[in-house]
Amino acid sequence: MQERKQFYIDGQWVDPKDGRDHAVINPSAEEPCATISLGGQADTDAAVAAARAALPGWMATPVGQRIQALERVLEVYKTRAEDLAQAMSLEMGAPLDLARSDQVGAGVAHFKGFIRAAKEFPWEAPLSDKHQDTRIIHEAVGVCAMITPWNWPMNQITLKVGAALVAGNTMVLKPSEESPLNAIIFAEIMHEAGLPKGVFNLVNGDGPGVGNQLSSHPDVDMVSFTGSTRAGRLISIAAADTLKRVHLELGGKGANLIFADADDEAVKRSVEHMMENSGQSCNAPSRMLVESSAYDRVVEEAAEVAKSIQVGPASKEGPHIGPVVNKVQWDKIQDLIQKGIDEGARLVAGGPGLPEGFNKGFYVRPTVFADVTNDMTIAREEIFGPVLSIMKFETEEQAVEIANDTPYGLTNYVQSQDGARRNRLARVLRAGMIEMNGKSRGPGSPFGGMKMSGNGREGGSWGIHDFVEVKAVSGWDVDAPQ
Ligand code: TXE
Repeated sequence: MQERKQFYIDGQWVDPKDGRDHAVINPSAEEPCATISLGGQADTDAAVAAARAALPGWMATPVGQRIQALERVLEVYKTRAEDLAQAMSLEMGAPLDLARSDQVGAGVAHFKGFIRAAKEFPWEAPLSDKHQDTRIIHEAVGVCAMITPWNWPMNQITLKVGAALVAGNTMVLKPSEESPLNAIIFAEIMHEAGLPKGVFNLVNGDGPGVGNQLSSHPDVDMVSFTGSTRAGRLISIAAADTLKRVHLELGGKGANLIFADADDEAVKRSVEHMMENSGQSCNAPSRMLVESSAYDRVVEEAAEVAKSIQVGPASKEGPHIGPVVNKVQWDKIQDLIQKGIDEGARLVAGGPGLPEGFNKGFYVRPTVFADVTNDMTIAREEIFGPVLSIMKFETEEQAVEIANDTPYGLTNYVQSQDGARRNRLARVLRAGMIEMNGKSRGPGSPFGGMKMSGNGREGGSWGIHDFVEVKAVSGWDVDAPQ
């Protein structure tokens, strides 16, 4: 059992001033795997003060040097890849293969994206050729609080830290209390990369404690949050008094429109995407909308694919899915599966209870419901487990209506070989991202949502935009030293 109670503040590891012990539970074994400390106001204040003190120096550091700092972080990050993967696998249940490839890999991709984007970013430029003496300057927002979840922990941390760092901000990270170990390793990486003290700080804590203290803190200029819509709302309320900038990346209920002319891999790809990370992704394609002429065939295939997905402990190598993160999530998912049954959806794969062969661990059976209607609870609430809902549509217009009839707007999907239809749909589906035919977005694409899925965008130059203030200067002397 590891004991990792210290916080990283002002360039050093320090004992909590106001902490209480918290057990981190390994969801594969349902056993404690580490003890951390949840901080309090005095710890939050110390971290914010360190970030505030470091701000003038880091803001004044030329952007080229800030980019070099991120390049050093990336180099050290790569040397700790296996440690990060093992930590995430242990504490949040990502199978090792997924932890190594996608969970850790996301950080490498994001850092490279920010390094590339920062080199091209218009940090300072004239308004236009005609208005050379009006200068647009982008500068740091200031002290940024980052509150992150447990489902793709390193993805979310690196998306925020990379952008904030090159933009000249200083920061306090509060990772999820469910997955603090990878964040502690990340702080070690930041230390080894040799950042000036106070630029990056880490305080562990829970939502009502450190999370709330950072959100309401008068000396924090911005909160960047990824997590539930519930917590996003509380953070916005806590931040309102100080009118700080609030960036929110929240839940989703992605519609996946499958037309009769979809390619042969579309159903398999869609079900596997839904089940990846045990369904714990905000952009999971959780509502499968199927054209009526293909409906029976697609339901049968989706059920077969789900039944073929293996479930196993996170420490095992191979392509299986792991447990969900904790008992609260397991109970929530079980409750929603039961609601699906009670409200009349047709269970075609999986179902309630532990998968066969398990008597502990937070494992969920890959589950598929057919004949779902969009007013059922399983079609409206984010389940955040390996549970797929299949619905039928008759026309393209009806598919759009169902897809958009949700409080969320993060990611929608289209599977069709008709290019004109795909382009048409991309314009009318209300979501921050539309993923068609399984094609991945180009590097540096903006990630984020509309409606109750939040605001702002992360990644590449869009992510940098979220972490800068824009200053319009008139009377700029174009002949003076620049
Ligand atoms: O998230 P929370 P939970 C969704 C998903 C999941 C549900 C609940 O549907 O089933 O949320 O998960 C911090 N002030 N997503 O309860 O509570 C908390 O400490 C400040 C979608 O685990 O949102 C942690 O660091 N901070 C999502 C972070 O918020 C607060 C990822 C996330 O925890 C706070 C995770 C408060 N009042 C869950 N309350 C996505 N968008 O990918 C909590 N926190």
